Amino acid sequence: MLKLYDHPLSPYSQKVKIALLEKGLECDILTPDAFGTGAAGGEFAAASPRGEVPTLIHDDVEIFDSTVILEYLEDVWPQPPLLPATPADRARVRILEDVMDTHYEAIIWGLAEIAHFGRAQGESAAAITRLAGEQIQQWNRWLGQQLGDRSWFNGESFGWGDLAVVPCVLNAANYGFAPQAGSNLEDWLRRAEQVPSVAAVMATAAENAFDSASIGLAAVRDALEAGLFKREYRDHRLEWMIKTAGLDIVSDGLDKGNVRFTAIFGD
Ligand SMILES: N[C@@H](CCC(=O)N[C@@H](CS)C(=O)NCC(=O)O)C(=O)O
Repeated sequence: MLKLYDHPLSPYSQKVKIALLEKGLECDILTPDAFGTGAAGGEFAAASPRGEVPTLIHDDVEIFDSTVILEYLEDVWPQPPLLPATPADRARVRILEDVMDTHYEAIIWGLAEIAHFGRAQGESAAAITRLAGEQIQQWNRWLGQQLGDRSWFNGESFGWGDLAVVPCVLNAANYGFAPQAGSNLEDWLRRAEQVPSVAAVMATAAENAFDSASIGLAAVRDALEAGLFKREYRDHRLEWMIKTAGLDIVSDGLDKGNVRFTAIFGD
């Protein structure tokens, strides 16, 4: 049996859920209790020592990290293949995935820290949001160059390269930073969002969007102020916040105890 610990708004989880649908795999999808508080426990915490979604449990196999999960799905259920056929194309889409996971996703996450978690206000929030938008436009130009005249990032058909890119580009568009009108990336996005697996996963995300979620925006901010959320500032996200005029946000979060770093694994 397959079980996925997920959050509908996580681009990493969205990648994995698109892959599960593409492979026609049935999977129980659960959001961990106390997710985002830094205090999640039980089966999820045992399987995911970083306390991160997505985390996959397949019988007695426990896997965290979306890339490792995608590789496991491809190893165990090779049909239909999601990676392209040639080593060169496989390397190309793995680079795309790494860039999306480490550079682009950090920007989406940073926008959520500002827009939903209220980490900055007024002029400071506007400046960080403007910088984020400029960065997204630059990454979108790079993505357009990588796509070139292909129909799909993966090659001739939708696959790993596309499911790695589409969650971040769509999330950025939802923050008002869509691909440039008339660009090859915009054309690709229109095609990609009609792929049934993508449409289904992004519809679930829309149902759970911060502004339509049962917990309202004010409640999210109050919970953050009270230290009930401890948002994970790991690796590329920490770098992004510091280089995008957010050093004060990091130190304020450390003072208030609503920012966390990864614990060392083990008891
Ligand atoms: N490298 C990991 C990153 C996963 C990750 O950062 N997930 C976020 C959600 S988007 C998370 O679970 N954060 C934990 C938290 O905020 O407490 C992957 O590819 O799965």
